[in-house]
Amino acid sequence: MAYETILFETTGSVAVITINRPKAMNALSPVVIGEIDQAIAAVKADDAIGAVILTGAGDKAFVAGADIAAMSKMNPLEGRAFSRAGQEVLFNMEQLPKPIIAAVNGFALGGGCEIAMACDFIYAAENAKFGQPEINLGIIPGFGGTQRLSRLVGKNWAKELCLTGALISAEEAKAIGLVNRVFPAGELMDAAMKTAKGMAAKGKVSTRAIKELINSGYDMPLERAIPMESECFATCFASPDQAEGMGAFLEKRKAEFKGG
Ligand code: CO8
Repeated sequence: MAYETILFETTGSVAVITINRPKAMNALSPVVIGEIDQAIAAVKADDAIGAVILTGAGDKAFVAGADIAAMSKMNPLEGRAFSRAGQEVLFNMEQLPKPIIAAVNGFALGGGCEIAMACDFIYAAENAKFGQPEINLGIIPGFGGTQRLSRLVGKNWAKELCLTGALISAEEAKAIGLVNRVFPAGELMDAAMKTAKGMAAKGKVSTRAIKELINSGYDMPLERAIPMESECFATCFASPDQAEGMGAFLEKRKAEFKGG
C-alpha cells in the first residue's frame, strides 16, 4: 500500500505509523485521516502485528491539529462530514483489537490531542505540548475532544483546556492523567518500542479482551460492566494462551504465546 501523507513501517511485531507532513506540523487533512484509517485496517488484517505506535515526523510536532487551511473553506455540512469522518477513524483505532501507543514528540493540539487520546495510552517527549486551542479559531474540538478529554482528566480540566485554549507541558499533562510517561526526546521512540514489543508478545485473546473491556465498560454502571469481565475471563480459558501462560509459570519458564 502506497501512502502520501503517512509512513507505515513494521519492526517485527510492531507497526509504526508516522504522520508525515512536517512542513505543516503534521496537520490532519482529510487525506491524512483516510490514510490513518487504511493503515489501521492493514494492522487489523495482519496477524504478525501485535501492537502499534503512532507518532509524528520531525522534532517539532506530533500533530498540530486538523488542517486549518483545508477547514477554512468548509461550509457547515462539510465541517460536519469532516468531523464525523475523523470520529469514525478514532473509533476504529479504539476498536482495533491491538494496543496503540501515541508517542507524542512535540505539539499535540486540537485534532492532534484528540487522536492521541484515541490511542490506548500516551508517552510524551519532554518538549511535547498539549492543548485544545480550537476556541481561538472560533470553533470547538470536533474529533471527540470535548468527550474523551473529560473522561480522561475530569470535567474541570477538560473545561479549562477547551475554554481557554491554553497549552500545557508534557509534565503538566502527566500530572492531570493525560500522559502516562514522559521521556527525554531522544529516548521516546525506544521507550515506546520496548513497551509495544512487550505488549505484542502477550496472548492475543487476553489483549483483545482487556482493551475491549476497559473501553466499553468505562461508561457503563459497574453492575453491568463487571459481568462482561466474567464472560471474557471464561473465554480466556478456552484459549491455548491460558494453558501456555499457566504451564510456563508452573514449569518456571517464559511463556510463548501463539494466540488463538
Ligand atoms: N493546520 C494547517 N497548517 C498548520 C497547522 C494546522 N493545524 N499548524 C501549523 N501549520 C503550518 C503553519 O501554517 C506553517 O505553515 P507555513 O510554513 O506554510 O506558513 C507551518 O505549519 C509552521 O507553523 P508555524 O510557523 O506556526 O510554527 P510555530 O513553531 O511558530 O508554531 C504552532 C507552532 C504553535 C503549532 C502553531 O503552528 C499553531 O498554533 N498551529 C495551530 C494549532 C491549532 O490551532 N490547532 C487546532 C486546529 S483546529 C482542530 O484541530 C480541530 C479538530 C477537529 C476538527 C473537526 C472537523 C471540523
